[in-house]
Amino acid sequence: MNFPDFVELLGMFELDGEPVSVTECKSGNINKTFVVDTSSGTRYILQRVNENVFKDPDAVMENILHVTEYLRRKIIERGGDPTRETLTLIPAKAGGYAVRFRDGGYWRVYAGIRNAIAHDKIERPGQFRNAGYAFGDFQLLLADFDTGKLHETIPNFHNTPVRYHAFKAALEADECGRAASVAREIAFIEEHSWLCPVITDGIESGKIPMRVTHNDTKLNNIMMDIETDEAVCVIDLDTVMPGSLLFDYGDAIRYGASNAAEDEKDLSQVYIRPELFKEFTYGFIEGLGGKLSTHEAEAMTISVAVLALELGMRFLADYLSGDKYFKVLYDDHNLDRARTQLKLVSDVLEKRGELEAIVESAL
Ligand code: GN1
Ligand code: MG
Repeated sequence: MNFPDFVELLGMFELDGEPVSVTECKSGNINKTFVVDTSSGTRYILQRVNENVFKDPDAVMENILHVTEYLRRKIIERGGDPTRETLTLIPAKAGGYAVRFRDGGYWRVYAGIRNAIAHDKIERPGQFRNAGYAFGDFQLLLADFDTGKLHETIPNFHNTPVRYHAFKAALEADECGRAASVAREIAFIEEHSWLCPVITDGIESGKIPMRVTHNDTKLNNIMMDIETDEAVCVIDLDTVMPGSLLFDYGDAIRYGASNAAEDEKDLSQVYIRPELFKEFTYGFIEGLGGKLSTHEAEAMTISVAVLALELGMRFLADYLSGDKYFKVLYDDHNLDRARTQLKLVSDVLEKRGELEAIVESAL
Protein backbone atom coordinates (compact mmCIF):
# COMPACT_ATOMS: atom_id res chain seq x y z
CA MET A 1 0.00 0.00 0.00
CA ASN A 2 1.22 3.53 -0.73
CA PHE A 3 0.78 6.63 1.41
CA PRO A 4 -2.55 7.77 -0.14
CA ASP A 5 -3.96 4.26 0.51
CA PHE A 6 -2.93 4.54 4.15
CA VAL A 7 -4.52 8.01 4.39
CA GLU A 8 -7.76 6.57 3.04
CA LEU A 9 -7.64 3.61 5.41
CA LEU A 10 -6.81 5.79 8.42
CA GLY A 11 -9.66 8.10 7.43
CA MET A 12 -11.99 5.30 8.47
CA PHE A 13 -10.94 5.75 12.12
CA GLU A 14 -11.53 8.56 14.63
CA LEU A 15 -8.01 9.99 14.57
CA ASP A 16 -6.84 13.27 16.01
CA GLY A 17 -5.14 15.08 13.08
CA GLU A 18 -4.18 14.02 9.56
CA PRO A 19 -1.60 11.26 8.99
CA VAL A 20 1.81 12.75 8.13
CA SER A 21 3.91 9.57 8.18
CA VAL A 22 3.38 5.81 8.17
CA THR A 23 6.37 3.57 8.96
CA GLU A 24 6.37 -0.22 9.06
CA CYS A 25 7.55 -1.82 12.30
CA LYS A 26 9.43 -4.99 11.36
CA SER A 27 9.31 -6.94 14.60
CA GLY A 28 6.46 -9.40 15.09
CA ASN A 29 6.08 -12.66 13.21
CA ILE A 30 2.36 -12.59 12.55
CA ASN A 31 0.53 -9.28 12.07
CA LYS A 32 1.63 -6.30 9.98
CA THR A 33 2.29 -3.24 12.15
CA PHE A 34 2.77 0.42 11.23
CA VAL A 35 3.58 3.50 13.30
CA VAL A 36 1.47 6.49 12.28
CA ASP A 37 2.19 10.10 13.21
CA THR A 38 -0.41 12.80 12.63
CA SER A 39 -0.47 16.57 12.17
CA SER A 40 -1.66 17.00 15.77
CA GLY A 41 1.50 15.29 17.06
CA THR A 42 -0.45 12.18 18.05
CA ARG A 43 0.99 8.73 17.44
CA TYR A 44 -1.04 5.66 16.52
CA ILE A 45 -0.29 2.00 15.87
CA LEU A 46 -2.03 0.59 12.80
CA GLN A 47 -2.24 -3.18 12.41
CA ARG A 48 -3.46 -5.62 9.83
CA VAL A 49 -4.53 -8.78 11.65
CA ASN A 50 -3.21 -11.98 10.06
CA GLU A 51 -6.34 -13.96 9.30
CA ASN A 52 -4.44 -17.08 8.35
CA VAL A 53 -3.48 -17.22 12.04
CA PHE A 54 -6.53 -15.57 13.62
CA LYS A 55 -9.43 -17.20 11.79
CA ASP A 56 -12.02 -15.18 13.69
CA PRO A 57 -10.63 -11.64 14.03
CA ASP A 58 -13.90 -10.30 15.48
CA ALA A 59 -13.47 -12.72 18.38
CA VAL A 60 -9.91 -11.43 18.86
CA MET A 61 -11.22 -7.86 19.02
CA GLU A 62 -13.96 -8.78 21.49
CA ASN A 63 -11.38 -10.35 23.80
CA ILE A 64 -9.16 -7.28 23.59
CA LEU A 65 -12.08 -4.95 24.32
CA HIS A 66 -13.15 -6.95 27.36
CA VAL A 67 -9.65 -7.27 28.73
CA THR A 68 -8.62 -3.65 28.17
CA GLU A 69 -11.88 -2.33 29.67
CA TYR A 70 -11.33 -4.49 32.71
CA LEU A 71 -7.68 -3.45 33.02
CA ARG A 72 -8.61 0.22 32.59
CA ARG A 73 -10.93 0.01 35.62
CA LYS A 74 -8.32 -1.78 37.72
CA ILE A 75 -5.60 0.68 36.76
CA ILE A 76 -7.79 3.68 37.64
CA GLU A 77 -8.70 2.03 40.98
CA ARG A 78 -5.05 1.90 41.93
CA GLY A 79 -4.33 5.43 40.79
CA GLY A 80 -2.53 4.56 37.54
CA ASP A 81 -2.77 6.16 34.10
CA PRO A 82 -4.89 3.88 31.88
CA THR A 83 -3.87 5.73 28.70
CA ARG A 84 -0.29 4.55 29.28
CA GLU A 85 -0.71 1.34 31.22
CA THR A 86 -3.05 -0.53 28.92
CA LEU A 87 -3.89 -0.50 25.22
CA THR A 88 -6.58 1.85 23.90
CA LEU A 89 -8.45 0.84 20.74
CA ILE A 90 -9.48 3.69 18.44
CA PRO A 91 -13.11 3.56 17.24
CA ALA A 92 -13.88 3.14 13.57
CA LYS A 93 -16.20 5.82 12.15
CA ALA A 94 -18.64 3.16 10.96
CA GLY A 95 -18.85 1.69 14.47
CA GLY A 96 -16.80 -0.99 16.16
CA TYR A 97 -13.01 -0.98 16.37
CA ALA A 98 -11.88 -2.56 13.11
CA VAL A 99 -12.49 -2.10 9.41
CA ARG A 100 -12.38 -4.29 6.33
CA PHE A 101 -10.41 -2.22 3.80
CA ARG A 102 -10.50 -2.61 0.02
CA ASP A 103 -7.14 -4.48 0.08
CA GLY A 104 -9.15 -7.25 1.78
CA GLY A 105 -7.37 -6.70 5.09
CA TYR A 106 -8.84 -6.53 8.57
CA TRP A 107 -7.35 -3.41 10.16
CA ARG A 108 -7.38 -1.83 13.63
CA VAL A 109 -5.74 1.16 15.31
CA TYR A 110 -4.35 1.61 18.83
CA ALA A 111 -3.34 4.84 20.52
CA GLY A 112 0.45 5.08 20.74
CA ILE A 113 2.04 4.93 24.18
CA ARG A 114 3.98 8.06 25.03
CA ASN A 115 7.72 7.98 25.86
CA ALA A 116 7.96 4.23 25.67
CA ILE A 117 9.52 1.65 23.35
CA ALA A 118 9.56 -2.12 22.91
CA HIS A 119 12.99 -3.76 23.14
CA ASP A 120 13.91 -6.83 21.11
CA LYS A 121 16.86 -7.52 23.36
CA ILE A 122 17.82 -6.76 26.96
CA GLU A 123 20.29 -3.88 27.21
CA ARG A 124 20.39 -3.64 31.00
CA PRO A 125 19.49 -6.59 33.29
CA GLY A 126 17.08 -4.42 35.31
CA GLN A 127 14.86 -4.17 32.23
CA PHE A 128 14.17 -7.87 32.47
CA ARG A 129 13.21 -7.65 36.11
CA ASN A 130 10.75 -4.92 35.16
CA ALA A 131 9.41 -7.10 32.33
CA GLY A 132 8.91 -9.97 34.78
CA TYR A 133 7.09 -7.67 37.17
CA ALA A 134 4.79 -6.43 34.38
CA PHE A 135 3.82 -9.91 33.21
CA GLY A 136 3.27 -11.08 36.81
CA ASP A 137 1.22 -7.97 37.53
CA PHE A 138 -0.79 -8.54 34.33
CA GLN A 139 -1.86 -11.96 35.63
CA LEU A 140 -2.58 -10.57 39.08
CA LEU A 141 -4.76 -7.77 37.68
CA LEU A 142 -6.73 -10.30 35.66
CA ALA A 143 -7.02 -12.84 38.48
CA ASP A 144 -10.76 -12.22 38.96
CA PHE A 145 -11.60 -11.64 35.32
CA ASP A 146 -14.49 -13.83 34.15
CA THR A 147 -12.86 -16.27 31.71
CA GLY A 148 -16.30 -17.15 30.36
CA LYS A 149 -16.09 -13.86 28.44
CA LEU A 150 -13.04 -14.95 26.48
CA HIS A 151 -13.07 -16.67 23.11
CA GLU A 152 -10.33 -19.22 22.53
CA THR A 153 -8.81 -17.29 19.62
CA ILE A 154 -6.37 -20.07 18.74
CA PRO A 155 -7.51 -23.39 20.20
CA ASN A 156 -4.81 -25.44 21.95
CA PHE A 157 -2.34 -22.59 21.56
CA HIS A 158 -0.02 -23.85 24.31
CA ASN A 159 -1.17 -27.45 24.29
CA THR A 160 2.30 -28.90 23.76
CA PRO A 161 1.16 -32.52 23.08
CA VAL A 162 -1.18 -31.16 20.37
CA ARG A 163 1.75 -29.17 18.95
CA TYR A 164 3.81 -32.37 18.94
CA HIS A 165 1.12 -34.18 16.93
CA ALA A 166 0.90 -31.26 14.50
CA PHE A 167 4.65 -31.46 14.06
CA LYS A 168 4.43 -35.21 13.39
CA ALA A 169 1.68 -34.61 10.82
CA ALA A 170 3.83 -31.99 9.04
CA LEU A 171 6.73 -34.43 9.07
CA GLU A 172 4.57 -37.21 7.69
CA ALA A 173 3.27 -34.96 4.88
CA ASP A 174 6.73 -33.52 4.16
CA GLU A 175 5.17 -31.15 1.64
CA CYS A 176 8.45 -29.58 0.52
CA GLY A 177 10.73 -32.61 0.70
CA ARG A 178 12.66 -30.97 3.53
CA ALA A 179 12.40 -33.73 6.14
CA ALA A 180 15.53 -35.62 5.07
CA SER A 181 17.69 -32.57 5.72
CA VAL A 182 16.51 -32.14 9.32
CA ALA A 183 17.01 -35.66 10.66
CA ARG A 184 19.04 -34.42 13.64
CA GLU A 185 16.37 -31.96 14.74
CA ILE A 186 13.67 -34.62 14.38
CA ALA A 187 15.68 -37.07 16.49
CA PHE A 188 16.16 -34.38 19.15
CA ILE A 189 12.43 -33.73 19.33
CA GLU A 190 11.65 -37.45 19.65
CA GLU A 191 14.23 -37.83 22.40
CA HIS A 192 12.71 -34.93 24.32
CA SER A 193 9.03 -35.60 23.65
CA TRP A 194 8.63 -36.58 27.31
CA LEU A 195 8.61 -32.85 28.03
CA CYS A 196 5.41 -32.24 26.03
CA PRO A 197 2.80 -33.30 28.61
CA VAL A 198 4.54 -31.84 31.67
CA ILE A 199 2.30 -28.75 31.93
CA THR A 200 -0.89 -30.14 30.36
CA ASP A 201 -0.84 -33.17 32.70
CA GLY A 202 -0.58 -30.78 35.65
CA ILE A 203 -3.57 -28.83 34.37
CA GLU A 204 -5.64 -31.96 33.77
CA SER A 205 -4.96 -33.36 37.21
CA GLY A 206 -5.89 -30.02 38.77
CA LYS A 207 -2.42 -29.46 40.23
CA ILE A 208 -1.78 -26.47 38.01
CA PRO A 209 -4.60 -23.89 38.11
CA MET A 210 -6.02 -22.13 35.06
CA ARG A 211 -5.66 -18.36 35.02
CA VAL A 212 -6.07 -15.63 32.43
CA THR A 213 -2.73 -15.55 30.68
CA HIS A 214 -1.12 -13.45 27.97
CA ASN A 215 0.36 -16.40 26.06
CA ASP A 216 2.91 -14.43 24.03
CA THR A 217 5.24 -12.92 26.59
CA LYS A 218 8.18 -11.96 24.42
CA LEU A 219 10.20 -9.04 25.75
CA ASN A 220 9.08 -6.90 22.82
CA ASN A 221 5.47 -7.29 23.90
CA ILE A 222 6.15 -4.80 26.68
CA MET A 223 6.48 -1.06 26.26
CA MET A 224 9.21 0.35 28.50
CA ASP A 225 9.66 3.93 29.57
CA ILE A 226 12.46 5.48 27.50
CA GLU A 227 14.04 7.18 30.50
CA THR A 228 13.39 4.91 33.47
CA ASP A 229 13.10 1.42 31.85
CA GLU A 230 9.89 0.98 33.81
CA ALA A 231 7.62 -1.57 32.11
CA VAL A 232 4.71 0.67 31.30
CA CYS A 233 2.32 -1.47 29.29
CA VAL A 234 1.83 -5.08 28.23
CA ILE A 235 0.87 -5.12 24.54
CA ASP A 236 -0.10 -7.70 21.88
CA LEU A 237 -3.25 -8.97 23.57
CA ASP A 238 -4.30 -11.14 20.60
CA THR A 239 -3.71 -14.40 22.44
CA VAL A 240 -5.03 -13.51 25.89
CA MET A 241 -6.87 -16.69 26.87
CA PRO A 242 -7.30 -19.02 29.81
CA GLY A 243 -3.99 -20.77 30.43
CA SER A 244 -1.27 -21.59 32.94
CA LEU A 245 1.08 -19.14 34.58
CA LEU A 246 3.82 -21.42 33.28
CA PHE A 247 3.03 -20.58 29.65
CA ASP A 248 3.80 -16.92 30.28
CA TYR A 249 6.80 -17.57 32.49
CA GLY A 250 8.41 -20.21 30.26
CA ASP A 251 7.81 -18.27 27.07
CA ALA A 252 9.22 -15.03 28.48
CA ILE A 253 12.39 -16.69 29.72
CA ARG A 254 13.08 -18.70 26.57
CA TYR A 255 13.00 -15.45 24.62
CA GLY A 256 14.38 -12.80 26.94
CA ALA A 257 16.95 -14.75 28.97
CA SER A 258 18.52 -16.25 25.86
CA ASN A 259 21.90 -14.79 25.05
CA ALA A 260 21.02 -14.58 21.35
CA ALA A 261 18.18 -13.72 19.01
CA GLU A 262 15.50 -16.25 18.11
CA ASP A 263 17.08 -16.71 14.67
CA GLU A 264 20.79 -16.72 15.63
CA LYS A 265 22.75 -19.04 13.32
CA ASP A 266 25.72 -19.52 15.63
CA LEU A 267 24.30 -21.95 18.19
CA SER A 268 27.29 -21.53 20.50
CA GLN A 269 25.81 -18.08 21.20
CA VAL A 270 22.44 -19.52 22.15
CA TYR A 271 22.06 -20.28 25.85
CA ILE A 272 20.15 -19.14 28.93
CA ARG A 273 21.91 -16.46 30.95
CA PRO A 274 21.29 -17.33 34.60
CA GLU A 275 21.60 -13.71 35.72
CA LEU A 276 18.76 -12.77 33.35
CA PHE A 277 16.74 -15.80 34.41
CA LYS A 278 17.12 -14.52 37.95
CA GLU A 279 16.05 -10.96 37.14
CA PHE A 280 12.85 -12.06 35.41
CA THR A 281 11.99 -14.68 38.04
CA TYR A 282 12.31 -12.18 40.90
CA GLY A 283 10.26 -9.59 39.04
CA PHE A 284 7.57 -12.06 37.98
CA ILE A 285 7.01 -13.46 41.48
CA GLU A 286 6.94 -9.95 42.91
CA GLY A 287 4.45 -8.82 40.24
CA LEU A 288 2.24 -11.78 41.11
CA GLY A 289 2.31 -10.68 44.72
CA GLY A 290 3.81 -14.07 45.53
CA LYS A 291 0.49 -15.68 44.63
CA LEU A 292 1.56 -18.93 43.07
CA SER A 293 1.10 -22.52 44.13
CA THR A 294 3.82 -24.99 45.08
CA HIS A 295 3.19 -26.98 41.92
CA GLU A 296 3.49 -23.91 39.75
CA ALA A 297 6.70 -22.89 41.47
CA GLU A 298 8.18 -26.38 41.13
CA ALA A 299 7.52 -26.47 37.40
CA MET A 300 8.92 -23.02 36.56
CA THR A 301 12.35 -24.13 35.40
CA ILE A 302 11.09 -27.07 33.38
CA SER A 303 8.41 -24.86 31.80
CA VAL A 304 11.17 -22.98 29.98
CA ALA A 305 12.28 -26.24 28.32
CA VAL A 306 8.66 -27.15 27.51
CA LEU A 307 7.91 -23.77 25.90
CA ALA A 308 11.19 -23.77 23.95
CA LEU A 309 10.50 -27.30 22.67
CA GLU A 310 6.94 -26.32 21.76
CA LEU A 311 8.08 -23.33 19.72
CA GLY A 312 10.93 -25.34 18.20
CA MET A 313 8.37 -27.88 16.99
CA ARG A 314 6.14 -25.09 15.66
CA PHE A 315 9.00 -23.49 13.72
CA LEU A 316 10.14 -26.85 12.35
CA ALA A 317 6.60 -27.88 11.41
CA ASP A 318 6.20 -24.58 9.55
CA TYR A 319 9.54 -25.15 7.80
CA LEU A 320 8.38 -28.61 6.71
CA SER A 321 5.03 -27.24 5.50
CA GLY A 322 6.56 -24.46 3.39
CA ASP A 323 6.59 -21.46 5.76
CA LYS A 324 2.90 -20.65 5.74
CA TYR A 325 2.47 -19.45 9.32
CA PHE A 326 5.42 -17.34 10.49
CA LYS A 327 6.77 -14.47 8.37
CA VAL A 328 10.16 -15.48 6.96
CA LEU A 329 12.90 -13.27 5.55
CA TYR A 330 14.89 -16.03 3.81
CA ASP A 331 14.61 -19.73 2.88
CA ASP A 332 15.82 -21.44 6.04
CA HIS A 333 14.59 -18.82 8.49
CA ASN A 334 12.17 -21.14 10.27
CA LEU A 335 14.84 -23.84 10.45
CA ASP A 336 17.31 -21.43 12.08
CA ARG A 337 14.60 -20.44 14.55
CA ALA A 338 13.77 -24.06 15.33
CA ARG A 339 17.44 -24.81 16.00
CA THR A 340 17.81 -22.01 18.55
CA GLN A 341 14.78 -23.26 20.46
CA LEU A 342 16.05 -26.84 20.53
CA LYS A 343 19.43 -25.60 21.71
CA LEU A 344 17.67 -23.80 24.56
CA VAL A 345 15.92 -27.03 25.55
CA SER A 346 19.24 -28.82 26.09
CA ASP A 347 20.74 -25.79 27.79
CA VAL A 348 17.89 -25.52 30.31
CA LEU A 349 18.08 -29.24 31.07
CA GLU A 350 21.84 -28.94 31.62
CA LYS A 351 21.48 -25.92 33.91
CA ARG A 352 18.39 -27.25 35.65
CA GLY A 353 19.91 -27.50 39.14
CA GLU A 354 21.35 -23.99 39.01
CA LEU A 355 18.11 -22.49 37.67
CA GLU A 356 15.94 -24.32 40.20
CA ALA A 357 18.08 -22.89 42.99
CA ILE A 358 17.37 -19.40 41.63
CA VAL A 359 13.60 -20.05 41.67
CA GLU A 360 13.92 -21.34 45.26
CA SER A 361 15.77 -18.22 46.35
CA ALA A 362 13.20 -15.98 44.62
CA LEU A 363 10.37 -17.63 46.57
C1 GN1 B 1 4.57 -15.05 17.23
O1 GN1 B 1 3.50 -12.15 16.61
P1 GN1 B 1 4.58 -12.40 17.58
O2 GN1 B 1 5.91 -12.24 16.96
O3 GN1 B 1 4.41 -11.60 18.85
C2 GN1 B 1 3.67 -16.17 17.75
C3 GN1 B 1 4.15 -16.64 19.11
C4 GN1 B 1 5.60 -17.08 19.03
C5 GN1 B 1 6.44 -15.95 18.46
C6 GN1 B 1 7.87 -16.38 18.28
C7 GN1 B 1 -0.07 -15.83 17.41
O4 GN1 B 1 4.45 -13.94 18.06
O5 GN1 B 1 3.38 -17.73 19.56
O6 GN1 B 1 6.08 -17.44 20.29
O7 GN1 B 1 5.91 -15.50 17.20
N1 GN1 B 1 2.30 -15.71 17.83
C8 GN1 B 1 1.28 -16.43 17.33
O8 GN1 B 1 8.66 -15.30 17.94
O9 GN1 B 1 1.43 -17.55 16.83
MG1 MG C 1 4.00 -9.68 19.39
